[in-house]
Order: sequence, then C-alpha cells, then structure tokens
Amino acid sequence: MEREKALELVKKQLTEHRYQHTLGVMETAITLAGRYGADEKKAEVAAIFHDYAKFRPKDEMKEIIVAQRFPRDLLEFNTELWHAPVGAYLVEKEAGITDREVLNAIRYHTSGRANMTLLEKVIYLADYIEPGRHFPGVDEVREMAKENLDRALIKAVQNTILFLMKKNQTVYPETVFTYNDLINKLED
Ligand code: DGI
Ligand code: FE
Ligand code: FE
Repeated sequence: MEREKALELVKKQLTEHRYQHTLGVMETAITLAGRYGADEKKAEVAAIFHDYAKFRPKDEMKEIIVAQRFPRDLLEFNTELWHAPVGAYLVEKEAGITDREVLNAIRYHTSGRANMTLLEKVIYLADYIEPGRHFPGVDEVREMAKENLDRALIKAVQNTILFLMKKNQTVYPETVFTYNDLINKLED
C-alpha cells in the first residue's frame, strides 16, 4: 500500500499525539530496516499500522481475542497488550493488509516472541526508540541500535520488564520468552 493511503487510514484511528508517534516509528523503522537488511517497504507499512487498534473499546478488543482464539491468557494481563494482536487482525480485515510478515510484526510489537523475525525486531525496536520517546534509558538503546540490533533489543526488553516490576505490574509470559530467547542466542 502507498504510504499516503496507509497514513490516511491510520490517522482516523489515532489521536494526534499517537499519530506523531506513528510517524516517528515509521522513519525509525525504515532507517533500521536499511541498516540491518530488512525489507524497507514492509517495515514502513508495519510501522504505520502498528498501533492501529490502540484506541478501540476494550469490550470490542476482548470479543476479538475470544472469537479469533488469540491466547486467552491475554485477558488476564494488562489490557495494553491487547491492541497488538487485535491490531494485526483489524489491519487485515479493515485495511486489507495480507502480508503475514507485516501482520506478525504488528501482532508481536508489544510483547515480542521467541524466534522473532528481522522485521519483528525492527518494529519492536523502532516503537521503543522513535524520536518522540522520552524515558530513562532510551538514549542508551538508541546508541546500541546503531551497532547491534539484538543487543539493543535485549536492553529494550530488559528495561520494559524492569519498568513493569518497579510498578508492581505483571509481566506477560511472552515478554519473558522474548527475553530468554534473545539471551540464549546472544553471541559474545
Ligand atoms: O503502544 P505503545 O505505547 O506505542 O507501545 P507498546 O505497544 O510497546 O505498549 C506498551 C504498553 O504495554 C506499556 O504500557 C506497558 C505494556 N506492556 C508491555 N509489555 C508488557 C506490558 N504489560 C504487561 N502487563 N506485561 C508485559 O509483558
Ligand atoms: Fe503499541
Ligand atoms: Fe507504538
């Protein structure tokens, strides 16, 4: 899909702030894709649509999770996790995106998963380090992302888990699987 058409579709779904975040993720994802050899066009489309479902009503998201047989344990964890798999579903249904790699990059952009593809890593990391993000540790990950995609990704996942723990929040198992898998594969 053309960039302008995709942006037009997604703008209607988002607040202005979230739309600006989306533009940042798009630019960052294209840069990372170029740097690490992922498909830049797929990175662009996945980035544009990654938060498509962010503002859907919770009851609508819940219905989709049940009807589509997404992992039921999602319902027991932070509702913030829901927009990723629900987004992948709605982007296919409403925007006509059928590319599985793009849809999976959207689906796993919040938790990650074991055995992430290059495109999934690019989108996860771009979401974390886009220029509009301001939180402790983000600059360190930005620097790491210039050198080593996996190391930067590990740092981002670690920071996310630590952030959740400090706030006494639960950590979704898939997020822990992501972390363990990346550590196990790390070559030093
Ligand atoms: O949608 P964004 O804000 O751009 O970023 P995101 O899709 O990475 O969502 C981040 C939110 O999801 C943040 O509020 C923390 C939450 N989150 C991420 N991983 C986990 C999580 N919440 C729980 N409970 N468990 C997780 O593993
Ligand atoms: Fe998100
Ligand atoms: Fe996002």
